[in-house]
Amino acid sequence: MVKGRVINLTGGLYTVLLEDNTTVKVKARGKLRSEKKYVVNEKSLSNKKIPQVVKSSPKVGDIVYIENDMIDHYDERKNELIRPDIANVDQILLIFAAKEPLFSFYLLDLFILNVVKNNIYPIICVTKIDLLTSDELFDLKSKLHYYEKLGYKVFYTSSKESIGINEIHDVLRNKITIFSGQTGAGKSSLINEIIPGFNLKTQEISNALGRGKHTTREISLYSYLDGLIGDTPGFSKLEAINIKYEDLDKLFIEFKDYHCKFNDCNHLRNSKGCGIIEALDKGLILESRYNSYLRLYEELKNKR
Ligand SMILES: Nc1nc2c(ncn2[C@@H]2O[C@H](COP(=O)(O)OP(=O)(O)OP(=O)(O)O)[C@@H](O)[C@H]2O)c(=O)[nH]1
Ligand SMILES: [Mg+2]
Ligand SMILES: [Zn+2]
Repeated sequence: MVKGRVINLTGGLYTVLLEDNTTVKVKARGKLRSEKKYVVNEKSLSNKKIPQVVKSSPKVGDIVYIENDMIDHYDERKNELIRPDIANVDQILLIFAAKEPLFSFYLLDLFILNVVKNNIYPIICVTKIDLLTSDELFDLKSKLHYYEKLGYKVFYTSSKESIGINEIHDVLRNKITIFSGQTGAGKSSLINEIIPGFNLKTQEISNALGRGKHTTREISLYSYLDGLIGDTPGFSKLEAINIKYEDLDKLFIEFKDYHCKFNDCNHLRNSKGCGIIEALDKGLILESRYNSYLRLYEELKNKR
């Protein structure tokens, strides 16, 4: 039995990186397609395990065992994302363009939420800073300082002008890092800058953003600095996946610092005596951050 890690999956064919640094392309055994498993119920934030029939074919990131040219089984996953569909991730680099596509604090908060929910560490990377004037960049940096205070690292890069690339290197060492973000944000361009000699396909973003024009079509992991870098297809739409609106406030990690004294408070604008609203009024919570909370709260509540 040979052990390796899935670094690409295309049309049912797995590329597996073996321990001797060679790769093989194999299929998975039929029995891996669906089986009864004990999984953590994603809908609740508790860690209660419930039996559920799940599609359990291996995915990118899995540690797999190959026998007779077939993947026989794989190790239990440390974590698992749905979008992008990948397992065993150490950290996620959230790639947001400073411009083109337009920077959105709502999208940033939504994305952070989906990552934090999976207990994965978010790192924010603002790309294409060459497209901003120095005033615009200063303004963006001062707003994003809020996120640094929350403990999330923020990087500023330009692949076009090779700015901020060295700082990213230190973050990648020895880790499995996924590059994720909106289509056209510059994920593949950034990887091309980071890994010497790389030439992943990149493409001008069209005005058709939102109609699903993705340049990168599948997830691939690339070896670099004793770790792996994952390029992923961008998304054009993102939803809060499997979050109950009652649990939303726990995922806005700073809210717990402002001790809302009511147990069942939803921290809506008209909540009298609410600690979150008080903090907001004092300017301790970023206005756009609270607005993201409110918008998501309504969306999740209406979805029920
Ligand atoms: N001005 C400027 N343009 C950039 C920069 N990085 C990327 N671009 C451009 O942005 C466009 C999209 O870049 P990609 O790297 O293909 O974006 P992506 O995030 O991989 O897109 P998908 O694969 O569709 O998810 C291309 O036209 C790039 O040349 C940058 O730092 N500055
Ligand atoms: Mg790409
Ligand atoms: Zn409250």
